[in-house]
Amino acid sequence: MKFSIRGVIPTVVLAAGFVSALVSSRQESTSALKHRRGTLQPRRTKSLLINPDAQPDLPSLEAATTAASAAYLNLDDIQGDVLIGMKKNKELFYFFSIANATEFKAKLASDILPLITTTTQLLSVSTQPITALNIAFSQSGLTALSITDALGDPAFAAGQFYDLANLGDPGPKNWVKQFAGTRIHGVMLFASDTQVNIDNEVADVELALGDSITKVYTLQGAARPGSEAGHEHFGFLDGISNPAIDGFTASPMPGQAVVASGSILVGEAGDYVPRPAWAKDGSFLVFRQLAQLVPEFNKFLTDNPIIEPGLTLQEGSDLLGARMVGRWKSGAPVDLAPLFDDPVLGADPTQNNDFTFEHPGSILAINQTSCPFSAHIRKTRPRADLSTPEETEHHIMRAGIPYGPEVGKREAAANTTKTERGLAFVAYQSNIGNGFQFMQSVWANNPDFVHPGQTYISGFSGANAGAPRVVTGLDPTDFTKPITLTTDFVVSRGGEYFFTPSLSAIADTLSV
Ligand code: N7H
Repeated sequence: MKFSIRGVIPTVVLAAGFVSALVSSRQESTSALKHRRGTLQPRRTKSLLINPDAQPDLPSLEAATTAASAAYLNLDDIQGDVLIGMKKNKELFYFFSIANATEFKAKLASDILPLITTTTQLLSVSTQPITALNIAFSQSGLTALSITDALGDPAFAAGQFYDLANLGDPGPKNWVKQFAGTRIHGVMLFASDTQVNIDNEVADVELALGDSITKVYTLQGAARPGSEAGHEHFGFLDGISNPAIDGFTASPMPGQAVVASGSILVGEAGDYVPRPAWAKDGSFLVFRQLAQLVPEFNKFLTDNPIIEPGLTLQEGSDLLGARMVGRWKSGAPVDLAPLFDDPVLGADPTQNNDFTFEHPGSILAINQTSCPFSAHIRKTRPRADLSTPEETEHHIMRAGIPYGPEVGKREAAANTTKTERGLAFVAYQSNIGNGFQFMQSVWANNPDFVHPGQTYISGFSGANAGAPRVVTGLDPTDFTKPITLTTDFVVSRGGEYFFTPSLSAIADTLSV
């Protein structure tokens, strides 16, 4: 097996993948953990990631290594979650505040850094750890660590709580109280295939960090069961269209956006913002806890079927849902499959992203026959609507995971959510103002985007500060017909903006 180690702490990184296999006893002392780190541990035989057919495969280690060396990208120095996408099986978000900065820095260097999973490690089952660990810091976290450099991102510097009105949230009333304000200093992301593995790793990390941190809040995510793996709670397959990254994605799929590495990674080609040198190869992580009102959404679809000759009422309801998202539940885009789901198309990554909303003989700026302007995927990636070739400035790497239980029989019967479920939304970018923040406030929430003069706030992920949203274009037989949404089926429970530093930044700057 080829295994290129050009990173900053290669021996530690190699060993880190295997350490968590044996380190499971919660009683073990920190020094015992340190002692075991040098030992070669059994490797995984099964990936910790999921890989639904419809999502593009990750590049092989060999292909990514070749692409990375041509682009001078160091995949050993980039935390593993940034470029991987929505392929986690189980993931715990552990939000913390730093109680004792001096002690935390020492533990970060000695105990946490060796456990942090790199991009290289995640690309091959044989080098994946039992539980992957990544870490990111908020602005208040960097301040707590006495880092005074400005990272060149105003949204990050202010924190997400400050941004809530701009994002369309109806004030902080729905926010998880721990997200309100700036008391969260950082988040650790634990990912594995089993809950036991995650729980063991959390226990080990808590033991190592001791009183240097305080747990503020946790959110447990999990891929949905069985054939729903990769589908979010409304039932739609997710994680199909993430950008191909120059220097990482060896073979972009047809229709996949190709962006410079600097769109996602700070300090790389295409990131023109002045930054401190240590920030290179970090990425801004946007976290949002987005609750989904699934029974209410389903009732809305049942109550408002699109009436078309040849469609049953159920098919009309399915069509409405597909037009709100821009894809069918299988992942097939409505632009290519306008009336009925096409699961074969949906499952084929060489075809399921190969469209632009442009159709010969029709005018792009008025044509909603195949896909409404308000469709979630058109509002968040307008493709040819803006320009041909496609703009490359406003792209994010989505890396979230569903949280919460499946809809229960009583909830379905009552058409009412009783237990919270949703999407632990994670997006990486080199500039929040160009990425998530722009997408949410300038595109999704804006009734004049993408072709001004009609009303089409995104019926799906758009927000109007809690006020009703009037959406047009959903009915293919009458684009002007308004549908008023009085319920937000996606409710923001808040979140925070973080920075995911490179491993060398942790070693040389954040932990000293
Ligand atoms: Fe979306 N969903 O699972 O239903 N999203 N999204 N998203 N989203 C996409 O193409 C979903 C949210 C983007 O390249 C799909 O991978 C849900 C926010 C972008 O064509 C599905 C929530 C933002 C894309 C969903 C949610 C975005 C995208 C189609 C909230 C940014 C790619 C599958 C609970 C502000 C567009 C796919 C492209 C696709 C879902 C939120 C952004 C099914 C449930 C807040 C950029």
